[in-house]
Amino acid sequence: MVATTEAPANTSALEAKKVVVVGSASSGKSALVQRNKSSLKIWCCGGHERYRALLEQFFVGASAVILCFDMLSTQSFQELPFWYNEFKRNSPDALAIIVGTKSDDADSIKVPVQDALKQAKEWSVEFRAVSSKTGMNVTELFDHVMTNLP
Ligand SMILES: Nc1nc2c(ncn2[C@@H]2O[C@H](COP(=O)(O)OP(=O)(O)O)[C@@H](O)[C@H]2O)c(=O)[nH]1
Ligand SMILES: [Mg+2]
Repeated sequence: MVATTEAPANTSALEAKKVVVVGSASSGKSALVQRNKSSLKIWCCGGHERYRALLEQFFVGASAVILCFDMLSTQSFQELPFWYNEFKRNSPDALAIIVGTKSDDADSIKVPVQDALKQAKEWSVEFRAVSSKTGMNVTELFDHVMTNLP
């Protein structure tokens, strides 16, 4: 019998992948990460929004970048190009996806899905509207990331 130290292939391979979540403050990044039930290791940029000098470190080795904005906040959508540019500058080979959060609060939505789709098309990335409150589309989002990792 041959002893092996290899862990089951799929899970460990995914855990080795770094997925980072970025976006403006209070856009719902932490809530989204808490909803992650996949085997992906997700890094949330926490307070790093305020310490942009640390951002480069944060992106090192990222396989996927989740670009979050708050669908209830026009400002958060306006800040998305900043995060996209950081992704392009630091992790250009990573998978990127735009995620509109808080889609459960339909009456308060300030950023039309159409605008997000237009931006996604311009950047050649996908867009998902999610809710960490209800869980809507969250599993689908992480499945998409897992199956499309470079
Ligand atoms: N309605 C709604 N509120 C959310 C959702 N996700 C986060 N929030 C709220 O948005 C605020 C900021 O969320 P947080 O995850 O801390 O944002 P972060 O600063 O990007 O990590 C909190 O008050 C959350 O309760 C969501 O899916 N729906
Ligand atoms: Mg947070």
